[in-house]
Amino acid sequence: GGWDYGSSVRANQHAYPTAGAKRASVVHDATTPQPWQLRDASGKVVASGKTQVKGDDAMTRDHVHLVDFSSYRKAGSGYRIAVGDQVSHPFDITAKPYDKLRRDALQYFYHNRSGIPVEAKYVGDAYARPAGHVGVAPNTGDTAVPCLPGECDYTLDVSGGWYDAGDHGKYVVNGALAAWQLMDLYERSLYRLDLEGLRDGLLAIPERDNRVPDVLDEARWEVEFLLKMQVPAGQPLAGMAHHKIHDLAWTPHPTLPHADAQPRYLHAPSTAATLNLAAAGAQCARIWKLWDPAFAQKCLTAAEKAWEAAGANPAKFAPREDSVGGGPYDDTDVSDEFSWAAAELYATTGKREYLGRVTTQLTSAGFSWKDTGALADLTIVRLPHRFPVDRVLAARSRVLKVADGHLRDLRSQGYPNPSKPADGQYAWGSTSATTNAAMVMATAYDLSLKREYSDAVLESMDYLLGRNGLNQSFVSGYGENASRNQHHRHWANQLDPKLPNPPAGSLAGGPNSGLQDPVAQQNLPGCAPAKCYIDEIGSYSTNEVAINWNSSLAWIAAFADTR
Ligand code: 9MR
Repeated sequence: GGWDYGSSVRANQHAYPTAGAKRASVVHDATTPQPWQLRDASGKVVASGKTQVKGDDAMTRDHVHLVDFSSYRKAGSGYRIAVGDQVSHPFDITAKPYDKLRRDALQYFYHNRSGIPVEAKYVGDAYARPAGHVGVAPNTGDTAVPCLPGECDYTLDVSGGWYDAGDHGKYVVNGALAAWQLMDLYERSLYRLDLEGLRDGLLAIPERDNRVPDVLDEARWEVEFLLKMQVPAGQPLAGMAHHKIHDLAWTPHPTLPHADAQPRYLHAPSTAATLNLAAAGAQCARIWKLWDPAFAQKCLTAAEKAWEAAGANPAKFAPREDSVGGGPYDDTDVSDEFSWAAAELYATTGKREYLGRVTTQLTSAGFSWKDTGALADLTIVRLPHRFPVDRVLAARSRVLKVADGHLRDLRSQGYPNPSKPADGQYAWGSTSATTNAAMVMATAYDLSLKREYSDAVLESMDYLLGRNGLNQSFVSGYGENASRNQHHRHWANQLDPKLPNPPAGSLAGGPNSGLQDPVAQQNLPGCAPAKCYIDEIGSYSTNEVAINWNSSLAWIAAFADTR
């Protein structure tokens, strides 16, 4: 104990929508309802009422009350909720609160591109940097990368793609998931006629005037890299995907990508990486048919080759110990990856052989880079015209049922997190469990148009943006007390004042009961699960960023304004 989280009134520190749920949480010992006020920027009371006593919250060990001011609908900025002598951080009320966050969360990917300069004309002087890993000294470059000694005798050009997170590694497993989530966001925009989501010029990227939706341009930057990670024909394990490419040893903080002098290696192919390439490749083939048929064909060929290679090598697992200079992304159960890849391949090709291999279902456990089985159901309901109707109906009812569970979990807690871990522990990257659960509820909304699901997505946003046990917005640039020191080798202002803080729209991994880094261990002993977080650059286990977390944030930010 002994931590000070500021005001006991916890609101979304960014903004609430004029139409939709507007709620706040309050830490208060009282067992009876307390008076609350909504004050405008001048301090005038514009609405008032009594709190609802929610009671003890297990994940934070706070005693919590709720404030509901949903019926107040006047747009403005500088609003605050007051209870007794405690006042929340200020917030806006506006028609489309997440318009800018959608763009910022997607712009994150350009910032983290490898193999291309990040230019001031797109991101401003503070964030501009030279291209990383293009073979300009001291880089060895990613254009002719060898395997770890003894693993193979070829080199591959694996330039491009996105850096995973705060490190300079590039990993196929979570890279494919992040690319999938951006491509799925595109397909949602397409089928729901969300024109903003289809816009060329949505982002500040070099491809902004090429008549292709920018979200697809950004996804393609990663898909091209994934394709390069495939073992070439004629080699042993042809068609498999190398698990990852990264530095021999961890570089110090800060190190900008172009200044990384470490030798880089391809790590052995894995079945999981191969199947994730198959999944994202099949999705790419379907999507680019409209925009670039030659690229679509390239994706399809790679995806089908990957599927075959994984079938012939069904148990090549990346070792957990391979965690020096890069993350392990280890996984020894790939039945879920087989199923997800099969769903994507069936959706794109209609070949019966794939349908029989779709064996997984969405459950309350959700999905992550390690557990991709649930994504099969999301693909089925995204593309109902491509699957047998019985499959569609079954997937649909699972989405609604699992979303109902998330809704119950959100409502049962003092703070609106739709992800309530069964083991009572918050995991590494817990904010992405929140965003991924929100994505399931958003999908339930798309299937049913029931307001309770979209309201729950908005409340999940509240949780991420400050309505939590820490009074902390986990998204940089959004909220008076927002994370600003996420673990990153370039956005390292905390270590070097000449370097920038993370750009707006970067999602911190968030509370993690595991405390797997020294900074967390030193500062957070005895923390309640939902409070095991510290906004320090050294706390990589609670405060890193990652592509597969920001992809999920971008997805729900886009949803939140296009309900
Ligand atoms: O997101 C990953 C999390 O699920 C794992 O528990 C953790 C430890 O293996 O690794 C996380 O991914 C990190 C990767 O290993 C290295 N680059 C940064 C990633 C985000 O922290």
